[in-house]
Amino acid sequence: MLAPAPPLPDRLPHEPGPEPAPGTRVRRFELGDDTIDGRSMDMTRIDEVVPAGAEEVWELANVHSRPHNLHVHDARGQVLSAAGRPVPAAERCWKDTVYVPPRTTTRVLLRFGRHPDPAVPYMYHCHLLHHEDQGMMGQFVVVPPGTADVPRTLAAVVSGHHG
Ligand SMILES: [Cu+2]
Repeated sequence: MLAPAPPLPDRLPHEPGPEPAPGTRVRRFELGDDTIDGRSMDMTRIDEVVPAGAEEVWELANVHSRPHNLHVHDARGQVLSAAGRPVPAAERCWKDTVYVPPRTTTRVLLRFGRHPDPAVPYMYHCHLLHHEDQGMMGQFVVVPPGTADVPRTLAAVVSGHHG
């Protein structure tokens, strides 16, 4: 037998949308046909290195006539601007994937996970299945903040990708 539901609170919690702090790192990516920055997925290549717990702005420039929908593992994001128009903080929410219409640029504030693992990469990729199947995907490792000289190639293909 189900108990009666408790009354709803008068106000629901709402975390206002974050603004990028001064000096926040900005990375720009060009989304092409089935490529990111003109490249296809290579499981032996580390494309980006991200400090654990970082907040970064990723600028996603769709330079193609295809729509794309970027998904970044180990991160959640809020869209700061879409097609050149700012999104007010009150209208933002945390997202898993970010839609980037053809020939537009979307800026997203990403908040990454806190646990470093320099050995096993995470992925970022277009979530349109056909595009990701064509290799529209890159890899990044999450490192302890302040880490320098991270190898950009994996000697052997690792078996345990973060999913
Ligand atoms: Cu796509």
